[in-house]
Amino acid sequence: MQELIENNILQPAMPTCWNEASKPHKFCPGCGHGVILKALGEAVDELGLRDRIVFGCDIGCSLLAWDFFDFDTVQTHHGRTTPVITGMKRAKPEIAGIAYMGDGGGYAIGSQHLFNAAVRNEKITVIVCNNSNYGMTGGQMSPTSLPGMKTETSPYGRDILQTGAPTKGPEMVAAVAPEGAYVARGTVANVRQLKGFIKKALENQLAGNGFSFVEALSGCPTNWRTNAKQTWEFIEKDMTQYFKVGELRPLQAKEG
Ligand SMILES: Cc1ncc(C[n+]2csc(CCOP(=O)(O)OP(=O)(O)O)c2C)c(N)n1
Ligand code: SF4
Repeated sequence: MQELIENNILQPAMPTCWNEASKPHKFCPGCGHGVILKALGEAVDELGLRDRIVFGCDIGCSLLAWDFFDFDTVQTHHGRTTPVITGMKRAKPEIAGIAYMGDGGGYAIGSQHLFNAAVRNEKITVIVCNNSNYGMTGGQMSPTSLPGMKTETSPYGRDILQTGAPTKGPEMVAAVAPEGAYVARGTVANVRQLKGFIKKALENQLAGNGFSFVEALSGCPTNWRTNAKQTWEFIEKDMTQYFKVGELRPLQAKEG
């Protein structure tokens, strides 16, 4: 990627698979969705996959990515992006299918699809943006809201005796996915590492090895009501304490 200088300001170049006409993008300032989609765009560019991608975005703030990329995109019903991309991949095995959603789409309304796709070892890549709340609908408690976290629907803090503990998506996927699956958790606080995880997830899918899953810890400053410093602190200190970053099911070395 080349960097440009415009008006004496260094401008990092956009991934070539981004749709320039839709920029500036529609996410709130400081939102992590744009960072995750930058890591995804760079991964697609580096792997030369642009013409093979079918990208599905969920209901939730991920739907704001419906025109984000210059590749085939489908916007699905809430929680249904995983089965839509599964169907496309089964019909056209040569594509690289990516299902992109929030933690509500992945771990609440779409959880049965996610975990059953993992059990079946579907050859698709699922990326979940974990921002600890339902962003699009105004900041309600989600499966990944932290213990004690104040949200619109847990104004006194999440009580895990009432609601259960926060969902650990990658740990759950890793527990049920057969051999060949790739599972990792990255964070928008380490974009290079996140891009590496996404690249491996795409490579694993294209090698036909199995289900490929990446969760990305992300920020929602609008609903968290945080400034830039507080947003990063919440991701780096609070979220990573509960949600451990790293590879849970690494790429398996090829035999022979
Ligand atoms: C079947 C259905 N149920 C509920 C909704 C309302 N709804 C829209 S987005 C959303 C939650 C989005 O949160 P998340 O999936 O975590 O994504 P985020 O917006 O945080 O990125 C909900 C509950 C809906 N659109 N459709
Ligand atoms: S509401 Fe939150 S998740 Fe949605 S675009 Fe704004 S900052 Fe991002």
